[in-house]
Amino acid sequence: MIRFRDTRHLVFILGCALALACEDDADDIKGLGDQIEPTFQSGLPFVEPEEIVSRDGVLRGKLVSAPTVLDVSGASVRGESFNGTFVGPTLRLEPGDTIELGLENGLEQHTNIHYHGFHVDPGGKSDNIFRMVPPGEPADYVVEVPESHDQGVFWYHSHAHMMSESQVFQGLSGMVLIGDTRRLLPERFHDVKTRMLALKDLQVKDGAIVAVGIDSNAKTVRTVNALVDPMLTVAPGSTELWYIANIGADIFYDIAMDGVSFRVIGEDGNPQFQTYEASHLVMPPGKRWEVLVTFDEAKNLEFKTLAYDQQGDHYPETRLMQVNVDGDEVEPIAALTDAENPGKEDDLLARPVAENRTWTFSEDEETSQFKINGKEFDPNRIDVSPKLGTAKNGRYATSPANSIHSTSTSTIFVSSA
Ligand SMILES: [Cu+2]
Repeated sequence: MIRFRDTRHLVFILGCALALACEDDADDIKGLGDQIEPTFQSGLPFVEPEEIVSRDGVLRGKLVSAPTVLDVSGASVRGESFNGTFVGPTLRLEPGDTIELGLENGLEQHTNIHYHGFHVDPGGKSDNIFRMVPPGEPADYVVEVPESHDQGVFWYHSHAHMMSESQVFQGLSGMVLIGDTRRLLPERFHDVKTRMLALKDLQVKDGAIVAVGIDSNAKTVRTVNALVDPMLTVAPGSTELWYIANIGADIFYDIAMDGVSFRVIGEDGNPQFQTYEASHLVMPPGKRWEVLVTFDEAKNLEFKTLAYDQQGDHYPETRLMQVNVDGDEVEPIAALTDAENPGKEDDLLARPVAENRTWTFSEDEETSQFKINGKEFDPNRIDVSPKLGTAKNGRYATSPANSIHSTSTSTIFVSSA
């Protein structure tokens, strides 16, 4: 079964209809066909993805989507990539910047780019999930990120309807960092070390990432920045800011670290207006957490995902990364207090409500197809056209009422992109 955290991702489950034709690719792909179980190297040094950084208010760059022989923790695996890597380059920009990104589609399928979580124009050449870039063709993306945009970690991925689960699962996703959450904290945190952690899993069959009929309950290999169980070395006494994103297509994580707590300062690109300590954090696909982590003394820690059951899928406990607290001790800084918060509360209840709506989510147990208000997703049908900036009261319910969410909830939300 396949699960997603929000309605946008329901479209993933409609994917898998098209098989990828990787067999005829470059010569260096040949010979991997016999490689049933690639040998991933554990304990490689932690590295972060390549970056494309904005300059003078513009993030210029190119993403090439193509069938790729990926290097995943020292093993060669066939998949797909943006610019050759299992985790695409991180886009780093500031609120107020414009993204001018060229996409060259080297796949044999349509694809596109979705800027997940951005509050931007959802049409035209911007964050337009309905735009389909044909095989072999270039496309330009122009995304104007408003000055008022929240700072934090986001992600981008293929959102080509009917194919996005397969394309993301094979590699077509990466992280985005807008601004720098340290700036929103008291000055003593302005120079703490930051780490980008992209969580992504893969299932390999015959030397290639499974592209069709993905079973999210099947045995999978978890990676951090495309490394299996890497080794991160941190200084005793230090506090770090970790930007963590689940940029995989299907599975959940429940992250924890040997009794070391996470101070949550941001969630899904929203700076917290009340930070808190968490011993573990659940991460559905698309989830992002920004946390402060303090390493008191020299020791070896395990950053792991705890065992997690998700409606019939069982994800076993797995070590994701070894953390070696070692080297010269640094002067500790005082922990964040409950009164020191990076975000500002926006009381939506104070806004006039333009509409009330009820959304009922359900799944056909036989076909595993998801429905909203009894209807299956259809990219050619527009169900709702909310006005930008208006407040709605949405009531969400599941049918049957057995999801990880409670039976129903009410939410006030404001239309953005
Ligand atoms: Cu998304």
